[in-house]
Amino acid sequence: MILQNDLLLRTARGELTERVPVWMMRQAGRVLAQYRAVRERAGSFITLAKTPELAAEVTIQPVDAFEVDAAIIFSDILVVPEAMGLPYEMIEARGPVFPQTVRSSADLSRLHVADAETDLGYVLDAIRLTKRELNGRVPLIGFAGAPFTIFCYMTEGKGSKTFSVAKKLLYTDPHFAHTLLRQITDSTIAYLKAQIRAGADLIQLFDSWAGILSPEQYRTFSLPYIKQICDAITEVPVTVFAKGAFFARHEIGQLDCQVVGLDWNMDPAESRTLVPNKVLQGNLDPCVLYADFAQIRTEVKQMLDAFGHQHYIANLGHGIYPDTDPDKARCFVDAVKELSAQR
Ligand code: 1CP
Repeated sequence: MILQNDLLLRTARGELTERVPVWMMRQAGRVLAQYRAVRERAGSFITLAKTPELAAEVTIQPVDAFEVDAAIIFSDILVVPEAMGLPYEMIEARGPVFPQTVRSSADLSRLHVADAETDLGYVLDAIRLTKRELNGRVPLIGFAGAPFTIFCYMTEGKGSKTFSVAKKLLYTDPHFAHTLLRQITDSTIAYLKAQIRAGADLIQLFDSWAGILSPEQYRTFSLPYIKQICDAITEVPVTVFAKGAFFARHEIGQLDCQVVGLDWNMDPAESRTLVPNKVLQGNLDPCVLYADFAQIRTEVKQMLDAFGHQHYIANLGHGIYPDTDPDKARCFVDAVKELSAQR
């Protein structure tokens, strides 16, 4: 299948392009009324994610509504722990919860390395169906959580500001931590390779909780596992987004990935110096989308001026917030396209 719009892929591969590609983290779901209607029909997030026809439908909604340069498959990073034997529940207005957790080597006997085709076949079906329905309009991004972020949820059992249960284990039982991280890494590599076989054109790793670690802990408990994944995925470009890990930008830049994602705490010029040979992605504060249309355009212009118009993918610095006005999201996308087009 030939892509009609392969701007994101050309940019990710390091080519010079006619304008800056743009998409938004968490663009599927959340802000669109069309999404909420499908979500209602499904009854629950998990049913929606496990019904390929519905997952494909909501994956494509932001491509229609915002005309972004990529779709990202509708799923969640927590499907990997479930596939390893640790199911999650999605509690309304609270988020994900794991009724059981793993906190010691003895608990590991409940887990297995996920088999992507059998344990995550519904995501692969959703990818195949989405690719068919997209019919080459834009590339499809596959994704997974980085092993440390998945470790956080599997040990803590729910979201947390500090993830102190998860972090405590790094100090009290590093052997257990590394064993679990290895199992997550093996599961994730198999899962991402299956996503690519099913049709994913680019892969993004979300290390959403990178910022809670010290630089040394990050080097010990997160980076080596991300490196294993980057080394294993050779088929398509890989983006590493480590939220809050400003201190690790140089080391992330040394990985065999093509794109480095940045949050809004990370200065564009400083990031270019620290990560000289990669494509950068980011990093508008999602709260900018609460400003008026004129101010959004001004902020986008500043961001484009700071990153430059090449080797750059415009995005938010983290997921779009659920109460964002879709017209403001559209304004962000339009502003990137207009202001970055070569004259
Ligand atoms: O664009 C998209 O929205 C595509 C699908 C997508 C993605 C890429 C979802 C659907 N989740 C994710 C990634 C994800 N999930 C991350 C990494 C990105 C990030 O940092 O935001 C993380 C940390 C999660 C875990 C998760 N799932 C949370 C956060 C919990 C916490 O620690 O506070 C929550 C609230 C969810 C639920 C969820 N995932 C996705 C949706 C649409 C929802 C809402 C559930 C619902 O509709 O009931």
